[in-house]
Amino acid sequence: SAQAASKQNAGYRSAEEVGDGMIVGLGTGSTVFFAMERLGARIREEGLSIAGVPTSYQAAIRARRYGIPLTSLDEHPGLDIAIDGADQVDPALRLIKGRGAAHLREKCVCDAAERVLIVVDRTKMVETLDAPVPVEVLPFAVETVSRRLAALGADPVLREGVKKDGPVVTDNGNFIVDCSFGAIGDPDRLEAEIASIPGALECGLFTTYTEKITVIIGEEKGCSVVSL
Ligand code: DER
Repeated sequence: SAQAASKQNAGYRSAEEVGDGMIVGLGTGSTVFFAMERLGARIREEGLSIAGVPTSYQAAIRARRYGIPLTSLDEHPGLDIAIDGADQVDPALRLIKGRGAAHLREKCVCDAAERVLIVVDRTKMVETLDAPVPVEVLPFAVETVSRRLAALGADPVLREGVKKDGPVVTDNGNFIVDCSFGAIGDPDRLEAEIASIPGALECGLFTTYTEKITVIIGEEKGCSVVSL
């Protein structure tokens, strides 16, 4: 499909930014999948020498499949580059992430990276962030956190499993509460307000990394590259 071609173009293009000796944050989701595929090919064909920090079980499993050596944030608290996806990107390069329930580790990796490449197709680019904001919540406090999120204007919904009865449980053992706020007028402020709720462990708003983000927008043929 045209969208699959766009994702592939974005993912492959991002892999070209990775150089020998780099430690690479490996994001989660279907677009980063193509970046990993290309990195695996460069390792085999060019002898590219890198190591990746996976942001989820999915990322670790895929990295192994593509022969990308794995390391950890403990071994490399500073990363050269991270490659990740997003659900929405606004003109200021602020993001909503978390469709894949991996945004807690993704934000830690994004924070540790010098540069962040966000790989998307055109459908992710919006004027105003208005997608539901996923919040990773400590199960112990899910009711109290949900009430605080509702007080911020959200319609909080506990994310239920599809092939699992009961709530989605993240790779960190927590729940996800999806919060629809409608159009978000001040995403920076909202991210900070959610972060101040005890038990709200991390939300999918990424508003503080705009200076180090480069967005690679896959098109059916080629890509557009956007940074501030
Ligand atoms: O869950 C996440 O944060 C993913 O990066 C998601 O936002 C993008 O996934 P996709 O590339 O499959 O659309």
